[in-house]
Amino acid sequence: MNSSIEDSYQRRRFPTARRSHGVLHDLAPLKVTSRFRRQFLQWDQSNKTLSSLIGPQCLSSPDKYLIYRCDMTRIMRNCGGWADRVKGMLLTYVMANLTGRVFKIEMLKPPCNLLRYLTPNLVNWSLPVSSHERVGKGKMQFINKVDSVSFLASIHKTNFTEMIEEKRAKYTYFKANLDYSKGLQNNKLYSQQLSWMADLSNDVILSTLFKRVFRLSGYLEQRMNHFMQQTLPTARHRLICAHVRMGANPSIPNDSEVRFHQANLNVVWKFLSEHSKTDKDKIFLMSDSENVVDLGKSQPFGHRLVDSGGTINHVDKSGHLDIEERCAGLEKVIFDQHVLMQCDVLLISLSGVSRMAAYVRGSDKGLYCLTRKSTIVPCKPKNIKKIYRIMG
Ligand SMILES: Nc1nc2c(ncn2[C@@H]2O[C@H](COP(=O)(O)OP(=O)(O)O)[C@@H](O)[C@H]2O)c(=O)[nH]1
Ligand SMILES: [Mg+2]
Repeated sequence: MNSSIEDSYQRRRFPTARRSHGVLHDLAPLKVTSRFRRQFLQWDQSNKTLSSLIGPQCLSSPDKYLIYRCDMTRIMRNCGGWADRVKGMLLTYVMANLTGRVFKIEMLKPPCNLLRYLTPNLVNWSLPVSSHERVGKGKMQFINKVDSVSFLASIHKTNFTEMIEEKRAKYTYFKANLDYSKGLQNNKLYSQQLSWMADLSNDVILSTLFKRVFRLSGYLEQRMNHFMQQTLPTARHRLICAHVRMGANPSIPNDSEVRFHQANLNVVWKFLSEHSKTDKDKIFLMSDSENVVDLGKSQPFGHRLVDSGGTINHVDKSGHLDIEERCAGLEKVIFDQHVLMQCDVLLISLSGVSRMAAYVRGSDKGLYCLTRKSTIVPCKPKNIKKIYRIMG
């Protein structure tokens, strides 16, 4: 076994050092009663039994790499948004485990240091220095499976070693963006290695992998604590949240499609109004549209809205903006997604961003879906994909 991975695994299991700047030690006693907030603060504790079944990574090829990569080059630049990328990264992690390669993540588009926002949890995916400025020929290969329906459909019978070792490259760069849980579960070649996921629904598989691979960086953890203490100063405060993904709108003009029409926002306002009963119920409205947030502020419950600040843009379609703004956009979507994971009531949209938040939040309680027909229905994490009829 690779010693750095083993070290990091051990360190995470006894995380006193890591926590010295984290949530557990440097805060005034937290007045937390919300199970969602408590669960969030115990990031390493939930799904623990499950997570331990995955075990430390065993590297049969410690000098070979499987690297999730997104960069500015023609071949590697189409990666999808933040949620797409996360799904690709989680599959890369599983594939690295199954093929005994070292797992790394290189996110060079937008050119921001991902480690500033997220850090490795039980798996050391950080790659401070890029092995290759460009992915091309030589001792490397790249495999692009973004939006590949045939790849998704063949996961259940894919021999990943054969697929990756075809060119015997030391470095394999990879990207993908869908939810491959079902195919992995059904892959008989790996039934032993993947036995931990055999009886799980896709939401639990993805949230287990997400918590294993990522946690908020010290910087964002501090920001989160501050935000939560300001927002929920007493045990009686609650957080009522909605994600409204509009699709193409003035904040994200080049998004591919309109997903929700402004004329239908009343259904969201009614929902937020009904679920926020007193001024102790704070409302967190996450949207890809600045306009929606402004409209929310002018509603009767507007004074209950809390804002995390920052700037809205699409992480995969913001090349026209300067780097600082693009990185601020990445920070915002990651931060706000982690707020959603802690809401007492959560309304999600047709979006991988809030879908993943609902998975990690991990409860049917207080979860609602804003459907394609602009209605709002109670939903469960395990049914979300069916409700929206999606592959990711
Ligand atoms: N700040 C912010 N950005 C968002 C929001 N919703 C979507 N985005 C942006 O749009 C991208 C969409 O990501 P993607 O993985 O394609 O998810 P989906 O298209 O919503 O299913 C994200 O990476 C963000 O850059 C939002 O509510 N707030
Ligand atoms: Mg998208």
